[in-house]
Amino acid sequence: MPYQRIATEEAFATPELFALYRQMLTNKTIQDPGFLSLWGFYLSSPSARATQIIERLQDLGERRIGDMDSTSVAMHILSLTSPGVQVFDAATAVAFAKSSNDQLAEAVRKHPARFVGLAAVAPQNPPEAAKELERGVRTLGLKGAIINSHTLGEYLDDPRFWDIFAAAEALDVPVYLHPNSPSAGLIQPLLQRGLDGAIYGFGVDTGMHLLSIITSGVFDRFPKLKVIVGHLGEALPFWLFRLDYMHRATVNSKRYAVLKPLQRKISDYMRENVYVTSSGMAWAPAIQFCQQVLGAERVMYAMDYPYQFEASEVTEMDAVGTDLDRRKFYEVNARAVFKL
Ligand code: 1DF
Ligand code: MN
Repeated sequence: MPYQRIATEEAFATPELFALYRQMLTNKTIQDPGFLSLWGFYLSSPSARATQIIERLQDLGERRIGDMDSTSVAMHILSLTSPGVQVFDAATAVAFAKSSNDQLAEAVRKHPARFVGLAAVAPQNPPEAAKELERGVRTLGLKGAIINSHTLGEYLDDPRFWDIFAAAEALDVPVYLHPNSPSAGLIQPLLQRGLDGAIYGFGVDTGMHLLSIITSGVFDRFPKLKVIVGHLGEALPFWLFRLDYMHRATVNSKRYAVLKPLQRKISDYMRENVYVTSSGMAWAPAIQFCQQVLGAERVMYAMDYPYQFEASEVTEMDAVGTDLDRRKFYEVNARAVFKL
């Protein structure tokens, strides 16, 4: 093969994370409806989907590497599965982020040719999150941060979280904005219809989150910040024309105090600060559309293992673009963004 496949949104979990999730579900110490829907399912369903995903998530060794080999995936960029530590109280979240990053770094040390890690951080405590990102990168050799969309309903457009962006920009590492179930304020109509999960609700929440990060002026404040978004940008690339038009029209008419003028167009931030990955979207026409509107340097491969572990999808994506586009998509862009 003229390239290696580097898969950029690949999930793992620690046994301690699941133990605490189970305890929270049993003791009913969490009310977040998105968490109850997602982890209530995976941690109690006898279905083959749930049981094999729970097993595979916890393997950072031979089984995972066997699965990678069977689908010709060279490397996993690993991140703690959603919502990670973002449903815990601040102190627990800070401690859990540290211990899961230590475990992740240990797995990377054992398999340096196959695994790369992103640091879990606790947005519940932004200064500690910034410190943990720095420790993750400088001491543990991790290559960026994973943030699973909202933290119990709080979104990163709020400046109280911006210590995290400042740290990522200063360290020159990307923040992967991964989906979470929609927040309590957003979820009800989706949940009632069984559409709150990866089928659509994840994208509604995370696409809105990315858009709000842009409109809040994060990239004017942190012009070198890099944000990676899965699922082909959670649909925002398809919306670019309308987003630019309506943002301009809304700002100019001064309809909302909160919607301020920006230095650049929304589409400019998408092309200059954002990278998208193909997680869950193994569909050549949609991938090529993103390459066309964002640039072939902005689109990277992801499988979303183990949630979407399908050998046939890898072959489908081999149909993407030219040889050069494919090399960028599978390998070159990831090496540049994660500095591999
Ligand atoms: C699912 C999908 C779950 C993705 C995930 O993490 C996840 C799912 C809890 O299918 O329930 O990361 N995904 O990114 O599409
Ligand atoms: Mn995912």
